[in-house]
Amino acid sequence: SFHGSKSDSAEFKSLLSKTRNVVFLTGAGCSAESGIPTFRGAGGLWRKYKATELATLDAFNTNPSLVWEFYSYRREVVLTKKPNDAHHAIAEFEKRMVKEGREVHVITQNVDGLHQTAGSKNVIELHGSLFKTRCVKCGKIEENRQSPIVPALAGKGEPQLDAVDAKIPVEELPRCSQPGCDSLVRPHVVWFGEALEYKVLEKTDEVLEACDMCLLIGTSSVVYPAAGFAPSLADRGVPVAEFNLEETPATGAFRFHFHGPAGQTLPPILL
Ligand code: BJW
Repeated sequence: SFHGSKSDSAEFKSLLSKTRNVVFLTGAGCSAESGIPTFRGAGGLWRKYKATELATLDAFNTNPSLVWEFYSYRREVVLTKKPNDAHHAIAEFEKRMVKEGREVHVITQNVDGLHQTAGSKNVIELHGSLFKTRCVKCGKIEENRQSPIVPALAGKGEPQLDAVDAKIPVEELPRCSQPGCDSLVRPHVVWFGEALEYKVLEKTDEVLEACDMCLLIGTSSVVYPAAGFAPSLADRGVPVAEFNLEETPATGAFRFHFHGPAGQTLPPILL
């Protein structure tokens, strides 16, 4: 079966040792062992909603209080979490590669910032960040790690099914700090139906173009455009290794597949 040949770590390590430019593509599974719920697994529900029902501009326009409760909850969760062995192994690997004049980039779909906390230097955040806001009016982007983000959200955003919506007046939700603006701000993340930032995509193209090896960690490979990146590399002949608890719609396209939690499968291969 494919497990035999696709999970040959000696062969993978030998290829890896000859690379000049390695890219890690990461998804929610990379942060799962830090205790951050994935989107499509168990734990992907907040109250009665799928995370993916709240991650839309429609939901925000209809009920900004509800969507801010959801994001405020996730900010507070992440603020209590630390990078895990997968994040650390990636950051250590980068340090070693750089010393040898080789390059490493991380292209992440995650919005939790844990790669940066672990020490990764070249991180592209495809879907934005929980710790940035963007003004709906003037577009100003601000970094913000306050807890709670505004007083009105203190103790709100409880995830359980019977929690009551806080119905926070829009004036008390996070607002823009630009003098004279003071409009509502939104999380600086990419929702369904929204385009990824042009500059981010441009940089991503550059990095993918230059890489000679790809490790795909903890993503279900269903959300585009990110889901298409590793299959395109594989088409170009770049070796791709998938690290996941399960097979995905993209598994068949890849040379390697390592089954299991990334915090356990990655360190022995990288360190
Ligand atoms: C482990 C593990 C462990 C667990 N170790 N592994 C082409 C075809 C079809 C549809 C489309 C298409 N192009 C666009 C679309 C529409 C849509 C889309 O892709 N829909 C599909 C679902 C069908 N895409 C979009 O809307 C994108 N926009 C776009 O294309 O715009 C076009 C446009 C152009 C010009 C003008 C206007 C528009 C935007 C997508 C944005 C996605 N945003 C979210 C929310 C971000 C903010 C937030 O966090 O709230 O991003 S959705 C959510 O999914 C989040 C994630 O980054 C993303 C991916 O999820 P991920 O990371 O893969 O997580 P999971 O939970 O799905 O999987 C976890 C995996 O880990 C599993 O496989 C586990 O087995 C594994 N795992 N523990 C190893 N310990």
